[in-house]
Amino acid sequence: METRLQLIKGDITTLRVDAIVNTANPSLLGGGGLDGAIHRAAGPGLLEVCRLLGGCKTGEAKITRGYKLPARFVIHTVGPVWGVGDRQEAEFLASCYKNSLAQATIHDCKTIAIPNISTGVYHFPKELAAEIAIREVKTYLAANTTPEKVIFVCFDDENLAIYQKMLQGEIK
Ligand code: AR6
Repeated sequence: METRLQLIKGDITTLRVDAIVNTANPSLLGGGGLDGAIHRAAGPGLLEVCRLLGGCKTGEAKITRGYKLPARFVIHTVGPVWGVGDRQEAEFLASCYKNSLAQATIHDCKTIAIPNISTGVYHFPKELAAEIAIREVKTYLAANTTPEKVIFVCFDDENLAIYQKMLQGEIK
């Protein structure tokens, strides 16, 4: 199972994989951070189709094509904003990973690249977010044959160091 996990540092918009995950907001109409980078790289076709999706609730995930991206699909998920007071942030973040992976399975994506959801503008604590991400991905892979490979993509050094420590001995 362990060889199905990979960890890299880099820009997720450049990856030629079956699906990348976008850290969107409930409107699904673009934003800053990674969301902005994905929309810029995908071109206007992505926004056009996102307008038809009717938004997305926190913890859920919706899929589109990748348009000009090297990735075939974009799975848009909405992470929780840390500290808004509902105390369900951890459950919502776990749902983001589960529902994104389920979309990958439904669309027969063999490789999926996932960023550090909610750890930017949404301020989810990075250690806790990584714990949840790794736990959910491992649980999902143990129960499903597709996707075959999950690539954790870290953009900042702090997240990379956290993932390296938590995945020590388990990644190739
Ligand atoms: N490739 C991989 N990871 C990236 C990239 C990239 N090109 N760019 C940033 N990251 P954020 P959130 C990392 O703020 O916290 C948007 O405005 C970044 O280092 O993009 O889920 C949406 O519209 C961080 O670790 O997403 C929402 O309103 C992680 O991606 C809101 O931000 C997430 O950072 C979502 O906030």
